[in-house]
Amino acid sequence: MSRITLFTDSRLPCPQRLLLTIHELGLEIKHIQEVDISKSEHKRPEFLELNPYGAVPFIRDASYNPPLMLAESRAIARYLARAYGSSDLSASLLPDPNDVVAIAKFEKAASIELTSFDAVANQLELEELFKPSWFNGETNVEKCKQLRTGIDRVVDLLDKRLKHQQFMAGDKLTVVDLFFVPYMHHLDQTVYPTLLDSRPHVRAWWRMMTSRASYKHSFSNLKV
Ligand SMILES: N[C@@H](CCC(=O)N[C@@H](CS)C(=O)NCC(=O)O)C(=O)O
Repeated sequence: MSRITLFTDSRLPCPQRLLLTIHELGLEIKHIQEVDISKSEHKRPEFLELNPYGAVPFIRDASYNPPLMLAESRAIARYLARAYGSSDLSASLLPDPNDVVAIAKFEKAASIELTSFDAVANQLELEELFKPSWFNGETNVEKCKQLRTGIDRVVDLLDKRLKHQQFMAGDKLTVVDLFFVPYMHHLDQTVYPTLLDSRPHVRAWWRMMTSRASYKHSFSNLKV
């Protein structure tokens, strides 16, 4: 069993990115501390002392002295895959460290997820989903029109890519596929349900991702 404490609010996308990774790795985390963002628990002094960024997810790994304190969902996911992942490369969620081409493809896919997909999906979901349901805020309709155009453009490019490969970074599942899942879930379920209608390759990838136990575990009872 690991010596990790996970600070999370399991209803939100960044923590969900990590939950998927933890489930895929089969990693057992006994100490899970829910931090209720809607009650601003992440802004309390005791949490800010651990993570001055005041956001979740966050981990404390007491396997080291001093313990490793780590923020940023994608960095944590990569760390967990490296530190606790399978030594069998096909199941490791990371590219082969000796294969520079596989690493290059992985980094490219990771960059597209963060700078192209997340950049628009995050904003669109904030406007159309989280603002009205969590923050009592008003959706900026004009901004959403532009964000939808942005999503269309990115998902069209992904569709071209996935015509030739099964997963985002090549022919095996990596953490990058998992990074896409939380925002794709909300797009598909509520914000933009027709998004994948005309993108058959992304749709096939999405069917594959949603049939995994990690997805069912992380999203089956989710209410935002
Ligand atoms: N880039 C960070 C973003 C962390 C983040 O913004 N988390 C959100 C939940 S999805 C949060 O804690 N929001 C509370 C706030 O920023 O006040 C990551 O990927 O972990």
